[in-house]
Amino acid sequence: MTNNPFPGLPLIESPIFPLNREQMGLSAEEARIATDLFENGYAVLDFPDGDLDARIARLQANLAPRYAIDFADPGSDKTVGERRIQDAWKFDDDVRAIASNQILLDLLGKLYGRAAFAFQTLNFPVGTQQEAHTDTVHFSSLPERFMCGVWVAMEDVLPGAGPLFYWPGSHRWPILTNALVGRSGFGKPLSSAQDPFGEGWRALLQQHAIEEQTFLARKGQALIWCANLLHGGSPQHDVTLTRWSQVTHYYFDDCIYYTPAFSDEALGRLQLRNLVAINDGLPRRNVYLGEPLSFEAGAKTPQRPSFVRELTKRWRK
Ligand SMILES: O=C(O)CCC(=O)C(=O)O
Ligand SMILES: [Fe+2]
Repeated sequence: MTNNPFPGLPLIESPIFPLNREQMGLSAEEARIATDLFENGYAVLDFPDGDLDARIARLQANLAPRYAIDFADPGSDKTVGERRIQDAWKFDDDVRAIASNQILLDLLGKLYGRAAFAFQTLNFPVGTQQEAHTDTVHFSSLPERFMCGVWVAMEDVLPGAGPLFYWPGSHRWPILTNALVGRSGFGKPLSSAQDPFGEGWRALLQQHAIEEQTFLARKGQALIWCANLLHGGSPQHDVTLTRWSQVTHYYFDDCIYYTPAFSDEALGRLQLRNLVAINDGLPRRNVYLGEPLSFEAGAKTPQRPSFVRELTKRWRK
C-alpha cells in the first residue's frame, strides 16, 4: 500500500476503503470479502483447508470426552454443563492447524494492512446462546479495531441449534468503552466483561432498528467478523442437536493489546494482555508505533518514568 493517510485503521475499516481497495492487490474473491467486511462488518467464505473434514473428525473425537455430554444418545440434552473449551490449540494439533491456517493469515494481513496472528481458540459442541455483544469489550487494540474473529462451522447448522446472529453494519456504531458508558473499570471485577455495555447496545439497536441476521452455515464455511460487529448465539431451541464450531480470535502486529472492560484508557490504566501467537508460538509484546511499551507488559499500571518515581520518593520523606 502506498499513500495510505490512515495506517492507524485497518484497510477494510477505513473511510477511504474504496480507494484502498484499488491498491491492495486483491483477487476478485478477496475483493468481495474485503467489501463485505467494509460494508457489513462480516464476510462468509469457504475455509481454505483441503484437510478440514479429517481435522474436524479428529478434533471432535479428541474433545468430545472433555465436555461431559452424552453425544452417543441422539435424544440426550447436549447443552448441559460447560460448553466451551478455551485454547484447545495447546493440546490439539488440528485446533492449532485451523487457527494457524496460512492462507487465512495471509488474507487477514492483506485486509487489515498488518500481519495477523491468532491468539485464542474456543471450541463449542453446541450453540453458545450468548447475548448480543461486540468482541471489542474483551479484546481491543491501540490503535483500535486491529482484531477480528473467525468462526468455522464444523457441521451444517440447523435453525434449532442456536445459530450465530449479527446486525450487518453495526461495526460502524460507536465502540462502547467504559468512558462512553460512564464508569471506571480498572481493577473492578465483573461477572461478565459484557455486563456494563448491554444497555448501550440495546439502545443502539433500538435507534437503528435493523434486522438481525442468522447464519445457517454449511459445514466448512467460515465467517470473519470485525471487532465491533454486534453478534451473539441464538437460543438453542432443540437441545438434542449439536453445533460444532471453532472460533479463533486474531490480532495484528504493532499494537497494544488489552481488555477495555477492565481499563480506563484516558488514565493510562490498561488491563494489558501478554500474548503468545498460536501460529508461531512466539510472544507478541505490546508495541505502539514500533516502540515497545516502556512499562513491563502485563503490569497493571504503567510505571512512571524513573525521575518521577525518584521525586515522589523524596516528597514522601
Ligand atoms: O458461536 C457463537 O455463538 C458466538 C461466539 C462468540 O461470540 C465469540 O467467540 O466471540
Ligand atoms: Fe463474540
